[in-house]
Amino acid sequence: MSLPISHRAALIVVDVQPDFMPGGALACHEGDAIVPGIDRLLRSHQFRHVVATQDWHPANHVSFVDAHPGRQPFERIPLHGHAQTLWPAHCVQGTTGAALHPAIDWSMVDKVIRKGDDPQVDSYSGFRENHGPAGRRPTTGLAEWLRERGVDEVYLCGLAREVCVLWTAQDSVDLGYRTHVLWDLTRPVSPDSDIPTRIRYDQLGVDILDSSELGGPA
Ligand code: VGL
Ligand code: ZN
Repeated sequence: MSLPISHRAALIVVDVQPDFMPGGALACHEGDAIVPGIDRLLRSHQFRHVVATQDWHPANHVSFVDAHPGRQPFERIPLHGHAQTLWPAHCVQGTTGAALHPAIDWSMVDKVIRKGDDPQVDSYSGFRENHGPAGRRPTTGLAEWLRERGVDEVYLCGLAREVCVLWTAQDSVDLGYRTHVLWDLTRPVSPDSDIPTRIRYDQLGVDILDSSELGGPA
């Protein structure tokens, strides 16, 4: 079965960056497996609106385990009243690990959203930062950008399935977009998370499909 893609749909490619690939600073399980499919999807010109997000941290970012002496990578600590996972340092601004993945042709992308540049606040969703000292505010401008273009439907792919893709999906649903996740074009940091992650997407009302179900070029 193939689904026609509406002109009012946007594709959001989340954090496909070398640091999230196997061997990278914060590897996703089989993260490299999604690269050819995303490149093909972009080259197919099936989406009228395409956005990429890029994790983009200063070297002293609060989410980095090195900023918390005595803590272990992947430990969770309270921060600004919420749980914060401590990650190995990753996607440091200007490094090759933070680039948009070099094996993808990004020329189809209309807008790149860089997130996580506030040293004190993490940012998983492409729409807004995590909780900071002043609570949670919309900050990235993505919702406004989509609204100006009449977008009413969002397709997501990229990394990581249970972190930034999931948080972006949650905000997309909250903002009223019909939201889809292209499951085969996502991978998790931790494969153990896949069953609960799938349940979470279901609970949010996110449609889970594979890229093979999308229609070919019109
Ligand atoms: C991500 C953890 C930390 C992601 C980014 O892109 O899913 N995960 N920063
Ligand atoms: Zn990050």
